[in-house]
Amino acid sequence: PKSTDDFVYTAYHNLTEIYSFINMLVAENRKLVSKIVIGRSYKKRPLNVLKFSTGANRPGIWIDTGIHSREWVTQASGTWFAKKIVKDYKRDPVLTDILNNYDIFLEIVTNPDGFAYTHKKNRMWRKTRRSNPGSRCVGVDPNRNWDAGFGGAGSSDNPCSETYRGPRANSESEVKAIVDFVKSHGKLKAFVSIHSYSQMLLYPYGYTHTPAKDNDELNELAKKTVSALQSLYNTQYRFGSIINTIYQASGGTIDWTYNQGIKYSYTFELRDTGTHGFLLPANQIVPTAEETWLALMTIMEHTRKN
Ligand code: ING
Ligand code: ZN
Repeated sequence: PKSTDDFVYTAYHNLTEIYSFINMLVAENRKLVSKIVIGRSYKKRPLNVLKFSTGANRPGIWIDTGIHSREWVTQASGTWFAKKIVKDYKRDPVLTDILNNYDIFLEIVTNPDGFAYTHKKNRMWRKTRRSNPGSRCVGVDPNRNWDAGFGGAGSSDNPCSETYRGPRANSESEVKAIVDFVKSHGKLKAFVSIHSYSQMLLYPYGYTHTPAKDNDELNELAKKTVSALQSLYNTQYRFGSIINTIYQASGGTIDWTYNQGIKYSYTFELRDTGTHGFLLPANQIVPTAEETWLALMTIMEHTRKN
């Protein structure tokens, strides 16, 4: 494609295609969009973040997709969200109001080494591609590597496990780059980390049964958010804390961001509930992205008003 208008949103794309999409989107929308390289992956690929901004010194909203490489509908949806933001700015009054007060940061390919590997060698690869000293098994689970209950139940110390936590918190450069970004930004107000599959909207905690201090508000907003999502195609989501809704998991992204003071920390598990799982047919990409966008707008609008 020569522009993001003829990019095919109804198909899955590889890393090169998504990186070129990012560059095209920036080139086409210089006033609104820029690309920040927050770090490099284990294999030295750039960790690209799109910044949507209409003014200086704004608080921010973070969205990431693809931290688990095989969850292809998430990177595909992230690409669609990016285009949706540039199309709707100055057209949709709610998004325009959000962007007149907040910057939006979007990391579409949060685990580029894993993503490249899902295209070239193993479609079901989840982890990073770090080589683990002393083991033949490769990779760390980037959603068990954060410094929140790190090493606890719901993570593994076995490098061959799909939930291997890594040698220490933030050992993965893909994780550390976000940690550094969050800390240096200092005023992110919402943090949404997008996975698939299961159709769930989750909030902290995953490592402990102790409810988050904002549990009631997070639950109320989750309820409203899944109802907005359902309004489009009647897709039904469950919602609740990670530990009560999916399973115990320690070292997860949003437990760390929540403990950093980012109140609106959520994780989505997008379509479906297991019929296709990670291999969601491409004809479901756009419907999934559309319904999820309604959910993201609900969270962003609430953030804007609070
Ligand atoms: N599920 C998540 C996982 O990493 C999760 C569930 C979400 C755990 C948020 C911890 C925090 O296991 C998938 N599909 O990856
Ligand atoms: Zn995942």
